[in-house]
Amino acid sequence: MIMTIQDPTDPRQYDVIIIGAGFAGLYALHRMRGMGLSARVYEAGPEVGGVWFWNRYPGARCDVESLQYSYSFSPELEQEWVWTEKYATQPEILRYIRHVAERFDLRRDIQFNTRVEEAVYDEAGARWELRTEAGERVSGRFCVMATGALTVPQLPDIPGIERFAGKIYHTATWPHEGVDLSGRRVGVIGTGSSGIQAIPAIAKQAEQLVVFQRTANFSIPAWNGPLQPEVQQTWKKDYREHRRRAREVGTLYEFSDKAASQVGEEERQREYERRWQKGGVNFVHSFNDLMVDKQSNDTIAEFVRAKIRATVKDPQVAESLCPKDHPLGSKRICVDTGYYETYNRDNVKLVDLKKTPIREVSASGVHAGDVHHELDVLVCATGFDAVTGALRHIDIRGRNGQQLSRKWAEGPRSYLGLMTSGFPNLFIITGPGSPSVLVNMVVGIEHHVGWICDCLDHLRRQGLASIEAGQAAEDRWVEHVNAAANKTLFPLANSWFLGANVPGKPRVFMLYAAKLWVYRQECQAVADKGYEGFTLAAVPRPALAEAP
Ligand code: NA7
Repeated sequence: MIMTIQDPTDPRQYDVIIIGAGFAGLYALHRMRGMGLSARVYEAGPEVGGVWFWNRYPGARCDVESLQYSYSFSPELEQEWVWTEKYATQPEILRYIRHVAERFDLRRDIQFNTRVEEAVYDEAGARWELRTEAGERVSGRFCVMATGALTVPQLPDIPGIERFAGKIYHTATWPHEGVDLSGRRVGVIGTGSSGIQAIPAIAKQAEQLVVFQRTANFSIPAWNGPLQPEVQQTWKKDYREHRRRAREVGTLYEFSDKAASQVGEEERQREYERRWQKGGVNFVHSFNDLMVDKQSNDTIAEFVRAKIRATVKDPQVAESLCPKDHPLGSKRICVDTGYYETYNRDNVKLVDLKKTPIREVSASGVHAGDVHHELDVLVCATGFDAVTGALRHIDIRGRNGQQLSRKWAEGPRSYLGLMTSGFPNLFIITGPGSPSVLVNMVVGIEHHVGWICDCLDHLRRQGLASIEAGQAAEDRWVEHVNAAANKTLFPLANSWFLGANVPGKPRVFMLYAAKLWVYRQECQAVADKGYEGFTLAAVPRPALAEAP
C-alpha cells in the first residue's frame, strides 16, 4: 500500500515540487509519480518544452543528432517516434516533447503560466514553501530545480538601444507567430550558436543583413539532411547498446585514441578533412588531446581558419571571421548550414566590432565605428545568463534565511552539482558543478533524475526525510571541479561557461569537465557509501510514502 504524506486537508502540499517542464522536469515528474510520490510541476510558460518552447528563431535546431537527443527511458517511445532529419528542428523537438507529455499523461500534474518567484526552506516543518508570481503558495518536502541552463536571455547593454524605432527581438524569445523579414533591413548582434544558425536563414529573407560580430566563432558544417529510413531502422535495432554507451560518454562520437601531437602533419590534415566532410561536433574529437594541449588545438584551429579563407570570397571578411583569440572548442563549438557561405551574398555585410565597436543605437539603426547602419529590425542573438541564471532569478532561501544568490555571489558552489549546503532537500538538475551542457543534455538529465530518485527511495526505505550536502564535501567538490577545468583549455576563452558574457558575473568555470562516465562513477560511489558527504536526517515528520 502506498502511504502518502500529502495532507488531504491541504491539497497544496506535495512530496515533491518540480520547477520547469522541459526535458528535465517532465522526466522527473514521470519517475517520481512512478515511485508513488505526489509531485507537481510549475512552469512559467504556457506549454511544455522549456528551451525548445522559447527558442523559435529562424534556423533553430539541435546540434546533437536527433536519434541521440531523445529520452532513453522508454524503449516503446524510442521505437515509435520517427525523426525526419539528421538534426531536428526546434518545431520537431517541441512536437516530440509534447508527444511525451501526452503519452505519459504528464499534463495533469503541471501548472502552466505559473512563475515561481520564491522558494523558502521552513526548517521547523522541513518543507520548501513556494510562492508564485500570482501569490499562490504551495509546499513540498523536496524541491527539484529543473529550470534549465539556457533559460534567462541576455540582452546587450548598448547605449541608446531603448531609442531604436524598429523592432528588437531576442532569439530566445522569438514571436510565436513568426516574423516576416522580407524587404527588411535586419541587424544581428551575436555570432554564437543561435546567431550562426539564424544568420543564413535570415539572409535568405531579408533585403539586407548586417551582422555585428564581437568574437568570431568556430563553426563546423552540419551537412544536415533527411534521415534515411534505413539509417533510422538500423540505429533503432541497436538502441539499447547505443544508449548504454551514451550513458558513459554523453553523445556517441568517433572518439580517437590518438593524440594530434603524436601523428604527422599529413595524418592530422587527412583526419580533419575526413571529419569536416562528415560534419558536426564529431570534428572536435579528431584527436584525444585537442582540449588539453594548446599546440595540438592550434593545428585544428588553423585547419578551420583555412576552410573559412577558402569559403569566404572577400579576404578581409574572411580574416574577420577567423577566430584567433580562443582555442577551438573552448567556447561552445557551433554547427551550421551555410554559415560562412552566407558572407558571399550581396545582401550580407559583416561588421567586425573588434575593429569598429558599436558606439550607440539610435532610432534608425546602429552606429559602429564611423558608420551608421540603417535598420528596420534588430535581432539580439546575445545568449543567456547561463547555468545559474534561472536559479538567480528565483529568491531561494535555505537554512537561516540564507539566499542562494548570496551564497553564490563569488560563483556557484555545489556538491556533485546536485545539491548545495545550507539548502536541504533542494535538488538541481544539470546545474553548476555537473557536466551539464558539456554533454548531451538529455543523457545528463536522465542521469540526474535517476540519482535523485534513488536518493529519495533510499530516504524512505531508511525512514529518513532530509538530505543536505555537507560543507566539507562541497568544498572538496568545488576544488575538484576547478582542478578538472584547469587541466583543459576551457578557461582560455571568455565564454558563457565562465559567465564572461554577463557583466558583473563572477568568472568561474561552472561545469565539471571530466568524462561523463567518471562523473557517474563518482555520483554512484557517493550513493553506495550511504550518501557520503551528505547529512541525512530523520526530521520529526512522517517519512516519505512507502515504496509501491
Ligand atoms: P552565446 O553562445 O552566448 O552567443 C552570444 C553571442 O552574442 C556571442 O557572439 C557574443 O559575443 C555576442 N554578444 C553578447 N553580448 C554582446 C554585446 N553586448 N555586443 C556584441 N555582441 C554581443 O549564445 P547563443 O544563444 O548563440 O548560444 C547559447 C547556446 O545555446 C549554445 O552554446 C548552444 O549550446 C545552444 P562574445 O562571444 O561574448 O564576444
